[in-house]
Amino acid sequence: MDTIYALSSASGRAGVAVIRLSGPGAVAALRRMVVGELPPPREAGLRRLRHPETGVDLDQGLVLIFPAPRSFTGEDAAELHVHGGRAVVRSMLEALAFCAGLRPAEPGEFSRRAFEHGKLDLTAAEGLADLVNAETEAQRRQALRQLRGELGDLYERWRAALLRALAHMEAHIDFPEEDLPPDLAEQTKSTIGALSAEIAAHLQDKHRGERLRDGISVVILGPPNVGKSSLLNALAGRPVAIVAAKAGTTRDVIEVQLDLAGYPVTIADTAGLRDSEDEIESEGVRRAQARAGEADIKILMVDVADYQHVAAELSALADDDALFAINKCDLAAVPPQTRLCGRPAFAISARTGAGLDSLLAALREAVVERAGLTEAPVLTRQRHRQALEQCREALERALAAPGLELLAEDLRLAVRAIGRITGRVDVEDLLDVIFREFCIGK
Ligand SMILES: Nc1nc2c(ncn2[C@@H]2O[C@H](COP(=O)(O)OP(=O)(O)OP(=O)(O)O)[C@@H](O)[C@H]2O)c(=O)[nH]1
Ligand SMILES: [Mg+2]
Repeated sequence: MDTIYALSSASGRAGVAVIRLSGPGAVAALRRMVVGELPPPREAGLRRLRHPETGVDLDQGLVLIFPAPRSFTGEDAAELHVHGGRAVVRSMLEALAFCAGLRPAEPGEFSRRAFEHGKLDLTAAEGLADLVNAETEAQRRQALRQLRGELGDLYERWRAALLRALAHMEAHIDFPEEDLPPDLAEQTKSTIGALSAEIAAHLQDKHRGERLRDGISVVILGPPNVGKSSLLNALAGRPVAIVAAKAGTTRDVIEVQLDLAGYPVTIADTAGLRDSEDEIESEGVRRAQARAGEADIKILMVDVADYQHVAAELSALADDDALFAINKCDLAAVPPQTRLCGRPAFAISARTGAGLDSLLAALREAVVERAGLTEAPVLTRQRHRQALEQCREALERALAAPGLELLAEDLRLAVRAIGRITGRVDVEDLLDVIFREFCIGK
């Protein structure tokens, strides 16, 4: 097994840079580079560091050694906390390359080794990648929960229950004359039925974990010139989109990422919906409509001058995911508690900022409803969903199976499907895909 090393902190100038090593040659490499004794395991020691061949002084920094198996990867591992100057880091990495058996790590290779040595299951490894990528508070909390194993534990509990049921069935098949409880098959079926229902409920999550991970998409839609781009600019706090008195100003979809009370939100401004002769504008309208179909939440915008007459193409979009914004309320008043097409409507002025607080509060509520953290852990990837669906299909087939052998066979498939999520069974094909999501040095 090679020994790998990488800069684990971000590249670029910094106060401190952390270089990690993992593998059987880690300690020997440090013996060649550290001046004096190595510090005892898991204790930081300030040491001078030198080039292993030339003996040239490179830096002084903290040296930490984590002998196997008590390390992140489960192998002998070490960390060097050196000064974060570009030349220092470069000279350290060059020096490490001189040590026999050492090579730079591939992206995700440290985590992959941790997985291979049983330190992390696949869901925890994914949680770690999400934690490194988390941009907002809610994303951070969801990722940390997954890293700590909440999701993996749930799936392992299900897998263990299925394995128990399978063992019972196999005993029944192999030793029919033994004194097994007569209603064993019935008991097993009721266990399977209960688990299948539990998995079905877990799958009915409206994609909240995936939404939180990817960001919740909000789209602003409405007729031309009502102030959609002005609202986007007001929410972003900067002039992202062009605002003009001419109808048909916005042609393309313009996006802004916001952190809305800890939730990652992408707000998209679109072309005003109308029939247009202009080829470019019509394409803009087509894109707006496509975006309306994909968005998690829609802000339907109308002008205060004629808000009572919502155009048919807009009212067709007024489903449970929509709320209305009546803009330009600096020009005329709107009665309180107004609703349009049965949906709540917020009187705002993108120009003065009036009413934006209430609109934002409603938006926040809609976001939390769709992506807020729940007591129970939620799945966060399509991969989890697919495996759970396969597991459930196998369980339903098992329940309908005409004989015990067939029941056992489907149960075996269900166990496998769920085992793939945590990485308990044949996942070689998945590993490259999963760990390539990581950055180098993680
Ligand atoms: N009085 C008033 N004018 C506004 C308000 N919001 C926007 N406007 C004006 O309305 C005009 C159109 O604004 P935009 O934000 O470009 O409207 P839009 O909906 O993006 O228009 P299209 O991109 O053409 O569909 C501009 O002249 C804005 O200055 C508002 O709250 N009050
Ligand atoms: Mg616009």
